[in-house]
Amino acid sequence: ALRALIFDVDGTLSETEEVHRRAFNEAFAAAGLDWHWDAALYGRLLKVTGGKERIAAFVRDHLGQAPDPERIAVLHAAKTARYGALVAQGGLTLRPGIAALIADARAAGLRLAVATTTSGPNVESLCRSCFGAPMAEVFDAIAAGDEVAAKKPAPDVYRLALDRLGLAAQDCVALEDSRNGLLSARAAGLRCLVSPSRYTAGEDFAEADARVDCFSAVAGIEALQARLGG
Ligand code: XBP
Ligand code: MG
Repeated sequence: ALRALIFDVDGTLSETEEVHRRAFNEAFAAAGLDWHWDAALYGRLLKVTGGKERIAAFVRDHLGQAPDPERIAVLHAAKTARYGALVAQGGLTLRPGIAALIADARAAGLRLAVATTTSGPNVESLCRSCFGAPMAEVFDAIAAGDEVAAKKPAPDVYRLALDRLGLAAQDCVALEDSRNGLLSARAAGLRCLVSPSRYTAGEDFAEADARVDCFSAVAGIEALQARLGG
């Protein structure tokens, strides 16, 4: 049976990565650093999930320096504050089909959760801006990257979402936009519907149970189950 939908956030609920990229760049500038991540570089850096991990990879691989975790934590806190302020300005919208899927799931008595690499405060900012409601009113369970030992593609964050829902993997489906997210969901034993986003369009989604260009191609929960093969 299908009893819950578990949503990824960045790239799935909304095309947030350009706002993340801007927040990183503004945090770098505010710290007096001459680092700038253009879209092409950011596309490569996105293979590393998690903002702190992404900064560390950049320092190591692009600057050839040893990353300083304390300095990165301070920079990343400034990035999160900047991201929250930018999201609160409005401008971001839900991806097409997401609002309808959530409404259909609620009408069918399904529960809703989030499994994301980003942090709780960023999920809260996005929910207030895009749903006009706190995340706890939109979702029954939230599992965030800063709560688990290993970020996607590790299964930890999906396992945490399942724990908080009190459901088995076979009764849930994950909705994702990236290969790292797909691998995380599959490693937790979940079926996964993928709809690629701007930065993930060229990725390999061979392990997906179903793939759509746009979530609005899935018209209702029965259609979702049909796509997943029952
Ligand atoms: C999203 C990410 C995140 C954001 C930045 O991955 O990788 O790192 O880019 O978030 P997913 P933080 O959609 O698979 O969850 O800076 O808050 O880590
Ligand atoms: Mg994503």
